[in-house]
Amino acid sequence: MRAFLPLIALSAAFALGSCGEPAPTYVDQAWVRLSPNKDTPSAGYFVAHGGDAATQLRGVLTDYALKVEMHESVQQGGKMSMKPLDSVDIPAKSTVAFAPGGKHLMLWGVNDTAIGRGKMTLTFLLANGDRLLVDAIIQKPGAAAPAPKPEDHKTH
Ligand SMILES: [Cu+2]
Repeated sequence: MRAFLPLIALSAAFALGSCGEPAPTYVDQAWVRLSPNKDTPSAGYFVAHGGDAATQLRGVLTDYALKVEMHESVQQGGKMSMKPLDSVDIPAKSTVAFAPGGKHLMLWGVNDTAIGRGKMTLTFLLANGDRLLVDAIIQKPGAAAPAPKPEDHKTH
């Protein structure tokens, strides 16, 4: 019987996203722009799509960097600076973008294996207990956001 348990867990996970069930919060369009210098952090961006219920993003983890923080760029007296964010609200049925010039991730020590592969998995921790695993495309220093792929245009 033991061998059947993972299968049951898997079908339960699929059932959560099916029609008629509440739409979950999800994340897509994740990408990382590498820092030109290994000693300074790289930046990460993505779009969070609120589901039927409001939640919060509580943090981002990855096995492919030493440390990840959520930050917000703020203009103070004509100068740009940034402050760390502990959590970010994701209201129901809304879009929250982490984009250049605004909210962003800072990633210290992005792993060479991930860089060679051109992508890294990020785990987004939500206040509702969901953990979202999303592949972020790794872009060279100074590169723009990758062009959205057709599979990025998901709807609920
Ligand atoms: Cu920052």
